[in-house]
Order: sequence, then C-alpha cells, then structure tokens
Amino acid sequence: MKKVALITGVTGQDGAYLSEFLLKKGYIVHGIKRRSSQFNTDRVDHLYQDPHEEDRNFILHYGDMTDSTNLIRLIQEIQPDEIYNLAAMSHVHVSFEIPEYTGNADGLGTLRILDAVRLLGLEKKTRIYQASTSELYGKVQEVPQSETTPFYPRSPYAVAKMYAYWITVNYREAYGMYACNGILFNHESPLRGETFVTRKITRAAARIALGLQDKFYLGNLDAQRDWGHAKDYVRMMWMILQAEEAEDWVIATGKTTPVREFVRMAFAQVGIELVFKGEGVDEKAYVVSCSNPDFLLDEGKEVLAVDPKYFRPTEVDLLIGDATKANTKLGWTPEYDLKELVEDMMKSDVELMRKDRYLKEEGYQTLNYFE
Ligand code: NDP
Ligand code: GDR
Repeated sequence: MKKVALITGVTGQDGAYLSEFLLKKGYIVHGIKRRSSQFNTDRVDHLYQDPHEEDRNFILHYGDMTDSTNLIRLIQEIQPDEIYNLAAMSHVHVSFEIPEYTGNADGLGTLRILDAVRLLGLEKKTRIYQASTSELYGKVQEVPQSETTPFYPRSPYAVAKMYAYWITVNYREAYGMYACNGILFNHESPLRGETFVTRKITRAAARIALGLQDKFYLGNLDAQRDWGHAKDYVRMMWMILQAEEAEDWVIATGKTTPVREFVRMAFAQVGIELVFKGEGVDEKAYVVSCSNPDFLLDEGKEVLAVDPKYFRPTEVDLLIGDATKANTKLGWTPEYDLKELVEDMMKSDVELMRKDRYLKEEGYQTLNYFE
C-alpha cells in the first residue's frame, strides 16, 4: 500500500520540493491550492497529471486555511497518513500590513487542521508536521538558538506561528496525536519567492549583470540569518514524521551571515566585485571590478542603495540555530553550504534573466489587453 500525504501550501517553495521528494519515495501526494484569478501552480506544473488519467499520484484540491469545512471534507476524503502543514502568509514584513489575516491563516489555520484530524477520529492514523519557524526566537535571548531557547516573537507573523507551535504541542499532549513542530531556520532556493531578501538579491544581481536593471534597494543590511537550502530542509520534514516519537526539532546550518555579505557573494558569483561605502540609510554598494567579459559594468557604478521603506517596525537581528538534536537523533546533515546555495540561485536567475533579455532584444512585447 502506498502512503498518502496531504500538503497544505503545495504551491509554495517548500511544497514544491516536498512534493517531488515524497513522489520519489513512492507516496501518493495530495496538495491544497488556493483559487486564484490566474494560474498559481508554476512551481508544481512539472508534476501535474491530467485528471482523466487513472492511478494519479499527484492530486490538487482547492482549499484555504481559513475555511474549516473545506479542510474537514478534504481530510475525510483523503484519509492521509501524513499531513505537512506548510500553508501560511509567510512574509514577515507583509504581516505588519495584514496582521488579522495572518493570525487567521497561520495561527487558527493550524488549529483547523489539528481539530479536523481529531473530529474525524484520525488521531492514531494521521501524523502531522507543523511548519514552525526561527522567527519564534525573535529578540535575541540566547545564541545559538535550540529547542530550549525561550521564544520572543517580533512580528504578527511570528506571534501567529507561536500560537500554531503551542496548539500543536497541546494537541499532542491532550489527545496523544503524533504532531511535531519543525523549527526551521531560513531556507532558500531558486524557487524562493521573489520578495524574500535572498531571491530579491539574486534576481537583481542577475538583471544588473545582464544590463536589464541599473540598481536595486534593500532595507536592513546588518540583519544576520542562518541560511540553508530548501532541498535539505524538506528531506528533514519527512525524517521528522518517521521518528519513533513525536517531538519538536530545530533545523539549521549553525552558521550565520549578514544580508550585506549575501549581496557580496551573489555578485561575486558572476565575477562582479563590490565595495560598500557609507553607513545606515546612506550605505551604498559600488562595482570595483568585473572579471566576466559577458557583463559590461563600469568601475564605480552604484548598484545598491538602502530604502528605509524595507525596514520593519520590529526587527529580528540575529538568527543562528543549533540543530544538534536533529543531527544526533535523526542523523540529519545538510548537503548544501551557503556558497553552493548562492551558486544554485545565481545560476538559475542568470538563466531566467538571459531569457528575458533575449525576448527584449528580439522585440517581443507583452500583449496589452486594453488597446
Ligand atoms: P511560501 O510563501 O513559498 O508558500 C506558502 C504557501 O502557502 C503557498 O502555497 C501559498 O499559496 C499557501 N497559502 C498562503 N495562504 C494560504 C491560505 N490562506 N490557504 C491556503 N494556502 C495558503 O512559503 P515557504 O514554502 O517558504 O514556507 C513554507 C512554510 O514554512 C510556511 O508556513 C512558512 O511560514 C514556513 N517557514 C518557512 C521558512 C523559510 O525559510 N522558507 C522557515 C521557517 C518556516 P499561494 O501560492 O497561492 O500564495
Ligand atoms: P525573514 O526573511 O523575515 O527572515 O523570514 P526575509 O528574506 O524577508 O528577510 C531576511 C532579513 O533581510 C532583511 N532585509 C530585507 N528583507 C526583505 N524581504 N526585503 C528587503 O528588501 C530587505 N532588506 C533587508 C530583513 O529585514 C530580514 O532581517 C523568512 C520567511 O520565509 C518566514 O516565513 C520564515 O519563517 C523565516 O524566514 C524563518
């Protein structure tokens, strides 16, 4: 019998990598996607199977974390062995703009999944993975951060995820459910959403190198993050649900890097050396040299400036995780280091932007529906 998994947030970065991973393991994968006025399944389109095919192993359903009856019906129909609850309004800065919605989708949404499993009497069958986050640590209490470090959330997103964390622990203790939190530190990839800082940087570096863009703007360059590769982290989500006992786990690389250094590494990847000058809102980055003959960038060209609109009302300054428990008890070690992550993202974005430049040079114009 094939195992059956349900992934909420299947159209996101982690949902896409996890789907691939579970399909390779022989699972039947069900995913929940949101209704949208445009196609929103880009990241999983390569896994799509025609609904008329028999014996499909990748099946998408419409749903939403704010709709209890929909979630109950889907879980009843699917009878999953494993649920990976990845769906969330996952952008920390945006959560300050839409705090109530974030609380509903990220906090109460988790309760809806747990309670659906309980109501349907699936407590002993269905294992649940909750996508918890290093944002729970927020204001630095301890370095590095482990499973025992106290939480101090610093955004509506993190506060909603804190509710989700504790309701997962509570349902495990109250109803004997197999429900776990993976407290994952930042993980990135070529599939990362374009408004998260790493992808914003790799896209901009590729566009600037190819002459498609002049410069770009960031917020806090001093923030430090423990960045890993999403491929390593989805493997760990699965490992967490295969463990004998349901527990909570920190997943991290144990190394931290400032945003500024990520910028330097991304440009260096395509042969562009940068220098940073100035402080605070006046800080800027300039080209020192360009060793790649494909890119024509003048020495001294300004490529990055700070725009305070990207500052957050409350910031998380330093994240660095201690994944000793996962390393020793589950045997997890990441395969990618930061250099390889940057290389993977830059290769992919340079390729994407080359296509953009080709279309531009060949005179391709997007259709204007209103003409
Ligand atoms: P993404 O933002 O890439 O994906 C989020 C997914 O959730 C998308 O499929 C999105 O759908 C879906 N979604 C959002 N709101 C709803 C809703 N109301 N109902 C149903 N689906 C919804 O996030 P990641 O893949 O990067 O992260 C996965 C999870 O892990 C998230 O919960 C995130 O908070 C958490 N996390 C992420 C970390 C990271 O570094 N990436 C670190 C720690 C935790 P759509 O495509 O339609 O927008
Ligand atoms: P984060 O990721 O908030 O850690 O949440 P993000 O990439 O958005 O920010 C990381 C750090 O970079 C600083 N920063 C900027 N961030 C963005 N997005 N845009 C900018 O222009 C910019 N300039 C500087 C930020 O201030 C911050 O300090 C991610 C999400 O995936 C969450 O869902 C997840 O829970 C955590 O990682 C772990």
